[in-house]
Amino acid sequence: GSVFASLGLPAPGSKIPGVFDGTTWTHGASTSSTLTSVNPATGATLATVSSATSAQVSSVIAAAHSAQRKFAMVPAATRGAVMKDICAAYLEHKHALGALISYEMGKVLSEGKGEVQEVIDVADMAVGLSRSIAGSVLPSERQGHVIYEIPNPLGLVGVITAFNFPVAVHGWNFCLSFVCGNATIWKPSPTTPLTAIATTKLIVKVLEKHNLPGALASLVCGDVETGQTLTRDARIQLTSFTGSEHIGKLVAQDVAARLGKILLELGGNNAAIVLDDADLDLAVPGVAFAAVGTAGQRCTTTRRLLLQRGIADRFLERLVKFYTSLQQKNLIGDPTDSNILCGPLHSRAAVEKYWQTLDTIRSTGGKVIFGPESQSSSGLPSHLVQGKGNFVLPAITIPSSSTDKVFQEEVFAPILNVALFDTLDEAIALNNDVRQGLSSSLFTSKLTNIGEWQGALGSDCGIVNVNVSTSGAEVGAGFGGNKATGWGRECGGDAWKQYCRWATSTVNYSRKVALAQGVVFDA
Ligand code: UN1
Repeated sequence: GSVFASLGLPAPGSKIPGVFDGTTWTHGASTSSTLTSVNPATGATLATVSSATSAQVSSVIAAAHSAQRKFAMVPAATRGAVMKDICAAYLEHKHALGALISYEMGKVLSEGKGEVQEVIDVADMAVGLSRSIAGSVLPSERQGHVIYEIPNPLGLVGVITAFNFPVAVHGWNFCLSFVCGNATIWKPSPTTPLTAIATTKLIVKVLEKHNLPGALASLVCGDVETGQTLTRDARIQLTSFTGSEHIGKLVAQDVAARLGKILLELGGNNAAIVLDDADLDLAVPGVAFAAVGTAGQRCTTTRRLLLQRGIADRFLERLVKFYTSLQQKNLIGDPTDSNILCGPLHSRAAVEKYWQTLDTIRSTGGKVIFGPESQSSSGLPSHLVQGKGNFVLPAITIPSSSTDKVFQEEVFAPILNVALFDTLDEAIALNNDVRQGLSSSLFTSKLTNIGEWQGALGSDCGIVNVNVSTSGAEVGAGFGGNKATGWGRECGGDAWKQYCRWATSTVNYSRKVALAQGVVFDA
């Protein structure tokens, strides 16, 4: 109740308007389908929100378009000053927004707050960026000429986000996009509309204080039809999509059909490699956090654990000990209880997928070395079994072989699959032998191994860590994955450049005509 009130939301269970065109909050049309926000730890309905219709999306785009035309003329440093206040608003609401994430998504409180901190960090970075959105000046081969590369605002950015980081992924895009002079239209996951509504309200309040149109941070809650209307609209210059490979392909096709620009953050299938020379005091907690944290629902979660033969038994013994204490000390449960380390899965469907995956591993000759014996003996305390939450026990398995099919797919649940290897080359081959290419970790104490891992024939992922887990990246560097993960980069590094419309401008400041490449064209 108090969390809702402090974020300007009506009481839990209400029907809430989920379309914001910059001036008014509206419900979907009477024909719209309804989104239900459910607390995954209790099954309680937090809110219902109706989907934006195609017509509504279209008018939101029109409002964002006219707002952006004016905003594009606001100096970048002024946009930065507004972002500074948006950053302060995130900070002021860090606890409440973190708690709302915990209620609606199901991640534990410290991770909910950590997610808001991630947005605060990127907002902070965007404030600085607003003073240095730098183009370049290049020497021309022609006398009396000079070449500029000029970053202009891009226009409209459509941001479609997933349930697992319901605030951060929008923030990564919105903060950079905003200081670059764009309007952002957000289509959040259909299962986390409430967090998106609260976040939008908080941003819009700051925009209003600065007499800027709220349409710079528009919101269209909805499902497939809402998203498709956005991705197919040629007025959207950049579509940023975070979600599954399957939906990512459909979005990519829609955007390609109109030759639009796209930024994809799709599935990960991340491996941690532990070599015989690794420091287990780093490796065991690193793997445990990345495999169990967020109940295995980060795209950076460690799903594959590759162990060098000499260390395998010792490593697994210590890892199983960690999982056992998680279970025995009752650290799985209500995510809003600050002692809990592992909350529920986000959906019933994910719970079913978890059971199916364990069944498949067992029936194809694999072993579950830590995990439930069966659905009726789930290894969970009775209060969780009797409740309506989507709880599961984190599991460690050894599939029948290192080439087992289970190693190819991303299952969004806390299941860690183990394989053994003999040489680093073999481990790198296994690491790279999947479609996805998001994150990877090598645990070693030898410099030569690190060089091989980072280099030309090393890990083919976008994130190539050493003695640091696959999840939990900071915002300062580029974040994203290669191959079927979609090749996108967000947050730091050069990511901001994607939110600009670049103009290459050759200027002749002499009084003579000169053509490049020595071409002569004189009648
Ligand atoms: C995601 O799971 O979609 O590196 C993003 C991490 C976080 C972001 C994860 N900073 O785990």
